[in-house]
Amino acid sequence: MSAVIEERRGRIALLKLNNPPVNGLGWPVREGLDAAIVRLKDDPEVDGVVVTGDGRMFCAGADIREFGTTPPEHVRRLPEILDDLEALDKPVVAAVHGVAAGGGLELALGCHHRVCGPKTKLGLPEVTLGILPGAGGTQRLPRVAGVGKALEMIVSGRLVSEKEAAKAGIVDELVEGDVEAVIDAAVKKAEALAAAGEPPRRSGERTDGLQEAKDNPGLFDEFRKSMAKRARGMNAPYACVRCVEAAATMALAEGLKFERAEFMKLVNEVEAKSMRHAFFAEREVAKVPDVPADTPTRPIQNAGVIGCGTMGGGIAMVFANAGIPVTVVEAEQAALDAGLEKIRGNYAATVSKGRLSQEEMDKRMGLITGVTDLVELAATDIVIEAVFENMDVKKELFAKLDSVCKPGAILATNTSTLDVNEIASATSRPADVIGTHFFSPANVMRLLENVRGEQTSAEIIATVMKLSKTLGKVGVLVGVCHGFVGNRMLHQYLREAMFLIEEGALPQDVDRVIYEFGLPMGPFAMCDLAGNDVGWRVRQEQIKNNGGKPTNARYSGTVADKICEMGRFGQKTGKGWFSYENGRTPMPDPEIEAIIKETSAELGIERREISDQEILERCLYPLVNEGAKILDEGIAMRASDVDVVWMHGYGFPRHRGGPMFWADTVGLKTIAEAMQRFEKEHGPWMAPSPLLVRLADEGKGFGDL
Ligand code: T1G
Repeated sequence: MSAVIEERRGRIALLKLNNPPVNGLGWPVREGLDAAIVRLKDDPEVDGVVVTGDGRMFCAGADIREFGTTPPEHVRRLPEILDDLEALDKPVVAAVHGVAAGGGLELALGCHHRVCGPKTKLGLPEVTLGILPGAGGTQRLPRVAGVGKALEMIVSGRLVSEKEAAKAGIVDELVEGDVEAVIDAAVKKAEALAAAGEPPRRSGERTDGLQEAKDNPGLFDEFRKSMAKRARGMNAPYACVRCVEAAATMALAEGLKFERAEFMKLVNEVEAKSMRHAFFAEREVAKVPDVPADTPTRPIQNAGVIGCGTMGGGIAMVFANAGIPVTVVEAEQAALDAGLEKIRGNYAATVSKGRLSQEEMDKRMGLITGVTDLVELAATDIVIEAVFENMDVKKELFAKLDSVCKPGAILATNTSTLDVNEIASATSRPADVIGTHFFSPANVMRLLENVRGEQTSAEIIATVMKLSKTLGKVGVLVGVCHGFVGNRMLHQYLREAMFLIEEGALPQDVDRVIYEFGLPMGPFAMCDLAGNDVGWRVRQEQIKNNGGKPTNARYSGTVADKICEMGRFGQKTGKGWFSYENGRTPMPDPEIEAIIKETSAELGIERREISDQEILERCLYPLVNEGAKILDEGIAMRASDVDVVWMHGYGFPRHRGGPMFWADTVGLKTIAEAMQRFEKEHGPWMAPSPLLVRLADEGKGFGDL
């Protein structure tokens, strides 16, 4: 079947892109489109053209898998093809449905008129791939929708609804009904335009949208200021602004040339490669090699959450936000009331910021029921416990759930550190037990580490991975080990940050380096946000269980324990590693500096100058090294899964592709040699993972696994 199907509707030619699953504009489609335009240009039997996509959507843009490859010489580039489509003297109407993204929207903008169906998403998300709309989008969208709207859409990469697109003038007509109804409306429009005999309304010739830039030339500098924080460390967003600015100041042909030049500067850069990796990693993560895609799943029509504290309350909101009724259990009525009040407060805050309607809040609160008796969960499809992080408490609870819950119910634990197999052993149905590790705040963080136990069944895994998507989460399947993937790697990163301040750095130095690298904050500000007392309790528990001695040859909690003994738990006490006099901005505190220097002296450590490069390497290389151990042990299935965990759970910058992809850009030889050096200088905990050394010796990367 050809990549572009041509049909006739009377004297209108209907071109259907045919490249499942998303009608990507791969070279066979470009070839087909190009040939059709040449054929139809002077065909006396044809008065007009309608362009649409076969299947579930119009077109998701360029075929991203083709980036970095060379198409056959005779296949022209998309911008040239769209110029020819736009230049046709016959009316060309786009019949848009499902999705028109990237080159897909550029194709629609190359048409003279756009008709759009219901529940459609439209936008130019190229910036999320580290590039920019390279087929005229930066020149035609501002002309059609206005400079301000175009800037906002192109720099955010946001997909808008058909209604928002109609309001912005991006689509001219909204049609209710199915794809056929949209095509019929487009054919009628093409017939009407042909009959009217007026010259085609070419997006590229329109200037109405450019007026606002003429009225306010400072618009682009203002916009650059407004985007500085979220565009930190990236080139593509700034290139997008330069291109829209060119649209406002240059003729179309010149603007298209300028856009092309900017596009070519970006497409093969590390930023673009990293973000392409992130795109496919987020799709690959849902595939579990030993759980076939057609594995039956269990219906999840309701849920139960045990514990209505910070995590339990957040998890209950996640289900309510997805429209799934959820019953929350607390032992005491007072604790339940406090937990439900916290949930209500969270929703009210979102309503007050205008990000949720009162009606929607009431609907979600209506889906949350509070009870104090476990028996209320007897008929529940899935139960997630979020109680105190203690093995005995968890095992006792799971034994009770085993007797209360119906056969077929999924029993899940939100533990972040404990052994899921041991928890499962407290039940008679370990195959129905799984870990579902949410990240705080659970109703905000997109990552969900799903932890498969030795006996967790394929059906449960398939069900929970599917549920992750329903809950708007990125579900990553991991194995059982201490701290699973995310926290296990985090421990390496935090340990070294603590050692660095004993050796000569200060918290603000380490945080600056990590912030400039691209994370939303450094390790010390992150600890202050999460609460230093959380780690303190874990360290005390570990020391107690280790006969009163630290578990590591060199203890990393000396300074942290001191500030906790002083009640410096972080933002929640106004003081932690930093002071927070004015709200949430971390301010260096001389008291902390004094404690740190005093501790170095007590430990007999002579403080020294520590470079930014050493800070970066000491924090990130051990994190990558631990990722390699996790892969070697099979705790994570793919290096790209580890990247997804860190991008969606710990704010690792997407424009670096996640820690494992980033490591490949640094070179595993460099990292392995550094770890060998660190091992000599600091201790055995820095020993490079055998997998890292093997790949480095073979000149390979994690991407080759
Ligand atoms: N190219 C190649 N493969 C693609 C693709 C694309 N553009 N879009 C999706 N896929 C694959 C995806 O990997 C998955 O594969 C399957 O299709 C289903 O996707 C010149 C240069 C359209 C909103 O950034 O945002 O145009 O895992 O699971 O949830 O200016 O896909 O099954 O093997 O995501 O329904 C710009 C990218 C390209 C849009 C549908 N376009 N796609 O979401 O399905 S650059 C984009 C999406 C460009 C021009 C430039 C989403 C979607 P597999 P899915 P979905």
